[in-house]
Amino acid sequence: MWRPQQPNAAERHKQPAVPDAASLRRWFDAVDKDHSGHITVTELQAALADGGLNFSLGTVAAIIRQCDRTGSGSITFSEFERLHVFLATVQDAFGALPADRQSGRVLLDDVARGLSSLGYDLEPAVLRALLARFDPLAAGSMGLQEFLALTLFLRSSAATFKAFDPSSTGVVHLNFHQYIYAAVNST
Ligand SMILES: [Ca+2]
Repeated sequence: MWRPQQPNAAERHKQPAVPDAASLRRWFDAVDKDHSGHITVTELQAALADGGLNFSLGTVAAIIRQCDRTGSGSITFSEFERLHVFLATVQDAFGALPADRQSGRVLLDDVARGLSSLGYDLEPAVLRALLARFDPLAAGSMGLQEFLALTLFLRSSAATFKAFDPSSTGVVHLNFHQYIYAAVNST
């Protein structure tokens, strides 16, 4: 869960997509443990782990790249709203899916519907390969952690594709070097 310092259960249902500046500042300060003004990869990894989301440093760095306008590799307060909105959007999309009551996990068919609601309509064979890649234990279901990694991959891929296709033709031609560049920026 991405809800640092959630006030109380009664307020949870009316959590706005973009909280007020004071709440954002409190959350930022809670994650920025050394009060440097920058949320680093290790600080964000620890904050996500506190919420039960365990990601490798590589995945956390990819989350930061989604929101890091300046390319500094860390998140300043001015970039924090993007980070919050990204995490909250993914979490809300996952929360809208029917989950197993005990495990909180969502079946892959329902994950596919969730991706569609986020705007990703993929060909069936591509979708199967994608879901298999982010369900490495072949459980047939995903938790929020896997769903977030999957969504991150799709967002990164879409951004990298667009960089090679600035006029949105829908097709790119890559040499090997460009392919490696695209692949490494999508994971
Ligand atoms: Ca810091």
